[in-house]
Amino acid sequence: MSFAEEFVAGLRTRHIAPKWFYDAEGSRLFERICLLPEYYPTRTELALLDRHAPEFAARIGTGAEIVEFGAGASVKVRLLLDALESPRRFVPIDISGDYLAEAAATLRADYPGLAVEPLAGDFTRDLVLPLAAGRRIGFFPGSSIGNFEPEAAQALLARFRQWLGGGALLIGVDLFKEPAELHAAYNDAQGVTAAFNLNLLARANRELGADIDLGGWAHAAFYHPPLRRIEMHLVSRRRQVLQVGGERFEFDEGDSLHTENSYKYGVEGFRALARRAGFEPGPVWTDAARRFSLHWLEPANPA
Ligand code: AVJ
Repeated sequence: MSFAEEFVAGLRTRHIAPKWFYDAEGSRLFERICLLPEYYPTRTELALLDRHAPEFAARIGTGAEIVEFGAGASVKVRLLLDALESPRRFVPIDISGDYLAEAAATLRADYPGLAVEPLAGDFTRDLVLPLAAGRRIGFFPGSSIGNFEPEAAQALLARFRQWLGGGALLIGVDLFKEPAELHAAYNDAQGVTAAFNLNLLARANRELGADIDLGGWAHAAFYHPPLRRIEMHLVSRRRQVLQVGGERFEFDEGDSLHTENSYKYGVEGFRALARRAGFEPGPVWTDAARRFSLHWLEPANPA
C-alpha cells in the first residue's frame, strides 16, 4: 500500500505504521534525534560497533557482502566497512529512496573499491534482493526491530534469515531500563522527537494535499511497562475534522493517532525470539550500563 492509502486507512483505525515517518524530511529529523543527549541508543551502539569492530570483521570474513535493512544515512555501517577485509558489496535498503541515493553517492566517494547497490523499498514486503556477491551478512542496527510486535519481529527475522541464505545477522536491540530514562529519550528537551512525530501530518499536507493544522496536535510518548514498549501518539488538542482523499475524519479533543511502538527487550528474551525465527544466537555485546545490545545470529540450519 502507498502512503496515501495507509494514511487514510490509518485515520480510520487511528493507527499508522512508523515506516511512514521516513520521507526525506523525516529521515533528516531522525538523524537529529540520533544526536540528542537524551537519545542514548545511537551513541551507545556506535561505541559498541567501534569497540568491537575487529571482532565483527573476523566473524564476517574477507570478501563479504553487507546488506543493511533500513540504512538511512548509512553512518553506522562505516564502522564495519572500515574494519572489513575487502568487502565486495554493500546493499543498503531503505524506504526513503531520495535519501538512500544521496547516502549511496557519499559512500561511493568514500569507499572507491566497494560496489554500492542501494535498493529502495519496504523490507517488510516482497522485495527482490540481487543475487549474493560473496558471503551475505545482514546488518540491522538501531533497534528498528523494536518497531514490530514480537510476533511480527519473529516473522521479519525469519524472512531475513531466508534472504541471507546461510549468512549471519548482526542486529542492534535496545534493552529494558529505568522507565524515566526511556521516557526522556522520547521526550527530548529540544522537541526534535515531537517534530519527528508531527512530520507525519506535515508529510500528509505535502504529499496528499491535506490541510492539517499541526498546532491542533500534540506529541505524546510514554513507556507502557506491561507491554514493554514505548508508544508514540499524536493527540488532538480540540474537536476537529480532517479532510483527506475526499473523506472526512472527525477527532474529538484527546483522541489519538497511534504512530509508533518501540519494544524493549532483555538479552535472553531477544535470544529466545531469534531462536523461534530459526537462528542460533551467538555472542552478545553490551555496554557497561547494559543500555543497548548487539547480537550475532547464525542461521540454525544453514542452507
Ligand atoms: C528507529 C525505531 C529505533 O524506536 O527508538 C526514535 C525511532 N522514534 N525516536 C526508536 C524513534 C522516536 C527509533 N527506531
